[in-house]
Parts: sequence; structure tokens; C-alpha cells
Amino acid sequence: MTFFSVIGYKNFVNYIPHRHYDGFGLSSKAVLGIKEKYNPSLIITIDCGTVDLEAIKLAKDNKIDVIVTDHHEPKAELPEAVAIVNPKVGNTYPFTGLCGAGVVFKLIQALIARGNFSIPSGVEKWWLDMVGVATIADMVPLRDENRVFALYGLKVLRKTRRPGLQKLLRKQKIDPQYLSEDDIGFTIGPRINAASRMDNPEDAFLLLATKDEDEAEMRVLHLEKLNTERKATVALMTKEAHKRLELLEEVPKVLVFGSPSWRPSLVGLVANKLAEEYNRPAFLWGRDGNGMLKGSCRSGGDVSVVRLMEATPEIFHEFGGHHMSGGFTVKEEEVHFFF
Ligand SMILES: [Mn+2]
Repeated sequence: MTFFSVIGYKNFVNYIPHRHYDGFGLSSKAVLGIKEKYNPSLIITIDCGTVDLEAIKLAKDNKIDVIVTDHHEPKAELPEAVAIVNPKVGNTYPFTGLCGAGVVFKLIQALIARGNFSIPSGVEKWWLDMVGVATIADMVPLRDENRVFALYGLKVLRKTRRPGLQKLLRKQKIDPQYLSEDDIGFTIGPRINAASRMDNPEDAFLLLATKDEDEAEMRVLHLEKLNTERKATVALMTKEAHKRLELLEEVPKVLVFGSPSWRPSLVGLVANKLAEEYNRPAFLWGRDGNGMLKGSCRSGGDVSVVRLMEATPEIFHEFGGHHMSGGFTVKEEEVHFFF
């Protein structure tokens, strides 16, 4: 959005899928919704699309081109997109560890280098605050280019002109001058993510995008409230999982817990805690707004959760992600086997 506005391009809209009502990544449902609402000729994905073959085929059938920008593991077959920008696809990019925002930043750098935009030279470095936040909050390895993004991202973030981030830091009594990656990991990241986990992802986007002080203030307060609710709910879910573990004779090799009353957007946080505590893979599921059983998994060691799910495909509707963490939907009739 910042790149488009700086080059003066206005004919676009941002669309952030709703975790609770849209599917994973780019879903067919979202493509149809976007088509009906905006009738675009192009969709550019961010942080998704590599494995969304069906939705991208649907877009193509509806005369919508798709450019995928993503960092997720590809499957054997790639989508029919007009371009796929993913460092894990094609073995041509020297560093595969970028996060979704890192990939977008690299694309913008390439566009600026090749295009002929009348923009101040080097202006893109001022957007590194967002790339730094994303890189640190997404917990990608801080090596290679990610290290550069984290370091310079923090430098820019300390001088951020975004009223939303300024107010968020002030509210937490963080002096921007001494801002560290822990402030991103433990304070900024969870508050941005609370929007999509508890309510509407747009709330976080608008906090970062607004130039209005009053709007920023209001959005910070809203995110604070959601984050407090998020913490309480996750604590309850973790307690319930612990209680169920205590009833078992021994701790299973792979932890699997779920409840139709859990929010799929929160189970990843609980999976994180359990996988870390027991040093083994944790799969947790809940039920989303469409009645789908949907979950998250974390490795907790050196077992690849993607490989685990590939070994038992009959249980899952869809699955994807990285070796350390992933997401899935379970077939309703299979949930008891899974459990
Ligand atoms: Mn991602």
C-alpha cells in the first residue's frame, strides 16, 4: 500500500482474509467475494498462494490474473499464477528464509530498480520498519538478509512516523530510542496479531496505515482490549489441555487436542506453549465460523510437521506450512481418528 501510494498508483484495494470466516491463504471463497465486490483484473497475494492451486485456477477462470508473493513451502504442483515470487520455489534465490513481508520488500526493490518511478532515491528504506516488525514477529531465522531487515528495521522503527506505532509504544511505556527485538516479539507483534485472532484483521492494518492521531489513539485502545481478551482465552485453553494431559497414563509422542468451542485463530498459541513445554509436536484444533475443524501445529523439536501431515493425508482436508509450524483442516468424520 505504501509503495503504491508513493508512486501515485490509486487503482487498488487491500483485502485481508478474515481468519474465522475465510479459508486458509487464498481461498476460493475469498476469490469469489473479491470478484463480486471489486471485479479486479489482478490479485497480488502476500504471504500466501503457493499451495492455493484451486483458488488461483478459479481466479484464472474468472479472468483475474494472480501474482503470488509468498514464503511457504511449495508442493509438487505449482498454481497457474502469472508469476510466483517465493524464495522457496525454483532454487534461484540465494536465501530462502524471508518472511512474507520480506518477500514483498524484495519485489518492491526489484520494481524500483527496473521501473521508472519519480520517487526520491532510497525512499524504500523508510518502509523497513514494517519489514523489521514482520521479520522479527514471524520468528524467521535472523540470519542473512533477515538480519539486515531486523537491524535496519529496528533503526527505522525507533524513528517511526506512523502515529499508530508511536502511540502503541507510548501506551506500553517503551522509549523508542531503546526499542529492541523483544519489544517487537512480546509487545508490538502480539497486539497487531490480536486483531485477526480475536476480531477483524483490518483493525491492525488501519492502525499501521493511519496518519491521524485521534484514529491511532482509538485503534491502540481497541487492540489493547483485544490483546487482554486473547491472553485470558489462551490461558484457559492451555489449562484445559494440561488437564486432559494429566488424565493420560503417559505423554503421547505427538500431542493432539481440540474442542469445537476453541477458536482456530488461538490454537496456534496454545500449540506453541505445549510443543515447547514437552519438546514434541503439538496439533491443536478448533471450529471456525463456517463450522470447519481447523487447527495449527508446532514441531517442538526437529520433527517436521509438514512431513508428519504428508504421512497421514487421509485425515486432513487441507494442510500446509513450514517444517516448524503449520496449519490444517480436519475432515469432520475423521476427527476421532485424528484425536
Ligand atoms: Mn507467513
